[in-house]
Amino acid sequence: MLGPIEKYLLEKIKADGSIHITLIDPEKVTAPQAGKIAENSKNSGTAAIMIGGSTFASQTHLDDVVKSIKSSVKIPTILFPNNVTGISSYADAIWFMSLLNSVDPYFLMGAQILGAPLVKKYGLEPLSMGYVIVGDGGTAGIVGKAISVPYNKPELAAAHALAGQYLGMRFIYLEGGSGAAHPVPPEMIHGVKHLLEVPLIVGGGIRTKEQAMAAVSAGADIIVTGNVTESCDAKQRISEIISAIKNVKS
Ligand code: 1GP
Repeated sequence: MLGPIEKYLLEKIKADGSIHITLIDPEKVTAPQAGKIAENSKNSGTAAIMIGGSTFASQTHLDDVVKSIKSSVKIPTILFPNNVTGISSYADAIWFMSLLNSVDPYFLMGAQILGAPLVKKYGLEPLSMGYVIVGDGGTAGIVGKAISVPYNKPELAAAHALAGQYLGMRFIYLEGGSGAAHPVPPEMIHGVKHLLEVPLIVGGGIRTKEQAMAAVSAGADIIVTGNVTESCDAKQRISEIISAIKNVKS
C-alpha cells in the first residue's frame, strides 16, 4: 500500500518532472540551525527534508534536530539512517534502505531487522530504497563496507539498481558520497535510468545548478544536496538549483 509520503513524492515528481530534497546531517548542525536550514530550503522550493549522516551517534541530538525541523516547516521529514541509531520517532518517514553493494550482511539486512520493530512502533512510513555507492563513495562507502561501482562502469550500476527493483525496492539511490569531488556522471545516471521503472535518486557532490541540470537531464527524478546547504550563499544556490531542474523537464 502506498503511504502518504511516498504518494506525495511520486505526485510531485509527476507534476514537476523532478524534485529536490535537502539533506541535513545532524552531526554538523545544532537543532536551531537545522530548523533554519529547513526553513530556507523550503522557501527555495525543496520538496522534503532528509535527516542523516554517515557517522552520527547521539539519538537525543537527532530527536532535537528532527523536532526543530518539524516546528519550522510542514514539508515531509524523511530519516536517512546509517544505522539503527539513525531512527527518530519524531520524523514522518524513513528511507528503509539496503546498501546493495556492501560486503557486510549487517548493512544489507542486519540493521534493517533490528530497526524494523522500531519503525513500526514509532509509526514511521517506510520508503523502500536500494542504496548503491558509486565513484569515490566517501564516508558512506567506508562505513558501509561497500565495493563502490566506478564511474566508468554504468552497466554495473544498472545491474545493482535493477536487482534492487526486482527485489521490490521502490526507489533506487545512486550515492557518489557526501562532498564527492565529482558528482555521479550523466552517463551513469542515463545507463541506470533507461532500464529502471522506479524513481532514481542521485546525490553526492552536487554543488551547482549546471551539475543538477545535467543529472536531471540524464534521468534523475530526485536530486539530493547536503553540503551546499551549509555554504554561506546556501539560500541562493539552492534556489538556483531548484529553478534550474524545474526548467529541464517542464
Ligand atoms: C550524501 O548524497 C548526499 O548522502 C548529499 O551529498 O553533501 O555532497 O550534497 P552532498
